[in-house]
Amino acid sequence: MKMSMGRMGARWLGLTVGSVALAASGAAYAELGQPAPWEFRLQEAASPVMEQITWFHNWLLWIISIITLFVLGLLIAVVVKFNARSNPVPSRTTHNTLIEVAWTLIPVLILVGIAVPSFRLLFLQLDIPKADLTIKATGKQWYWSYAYPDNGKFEFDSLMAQDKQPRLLGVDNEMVVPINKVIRVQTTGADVIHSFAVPAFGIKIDAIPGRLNETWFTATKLGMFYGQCSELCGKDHAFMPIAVRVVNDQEFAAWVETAKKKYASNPANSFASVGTAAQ
Ligand SMILES: [Cu+2]
Repeated sequence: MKMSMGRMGARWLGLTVGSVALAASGAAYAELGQPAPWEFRLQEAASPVMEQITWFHNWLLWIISIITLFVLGLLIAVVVKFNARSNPVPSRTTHNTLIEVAWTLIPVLILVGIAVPSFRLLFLQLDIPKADLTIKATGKQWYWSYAYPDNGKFEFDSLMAQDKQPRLLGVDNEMVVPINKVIRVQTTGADVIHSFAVPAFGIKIDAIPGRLNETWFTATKLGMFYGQCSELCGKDHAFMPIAVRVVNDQEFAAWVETAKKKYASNPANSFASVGTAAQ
């Protein structure tokens, strides 16, 4: 199969432009709160932090695509225009002030254009606003326990439910949060290091024994949101999903009342037991 350089370049260009356009276009294949078949984009955002992460991801994708296409264009120009046959007498030019200033200045400007939103995002993630609700998530081999110290101090275990959908993500007892409230998530590990991650909220934080880490999110959409332990923690690492149900204020208040009764008899339901809970 013979293909001219120009045509091959055009093909690659088409392919790259196509991929970038597809990746940057709307919500193709995205499903709220959980992965979808053939999904290659980030999950649909359901918190301000995740919206910023998605924006930053797309911003970087545009920058890197333009740079790659530009370098590809330069390489093609060199190959086509300056090979020994089409350019038998090479130029002896060694300096060009304009180009030298440009190839120093433009990369600096690109890096500034990356650094500014990058730091803005970092501060948004790490500067935890005043919380409306605190939830403590304890990673255990191999499930999560959620404690609600603000709402009558109850704690319950959340284990993967084999019969629930989506497969490997459904749990028996979901973590429940109210919509549009600042939720502070504190994490710790009872045995080994786990990691609490929910893609749609843009959170991922290690749960380390003997240490209390914290992060935050504000859920801006109602529904179910799934995540997984994201630190290799042993044989059932893949089977300790995180399921968060976002409800409105009234539903949350009602759930708290039921939860207090439902989990009152939970043997693991003692704040002192965190870290020594039975496996
Ligand atoms: Cu784990």
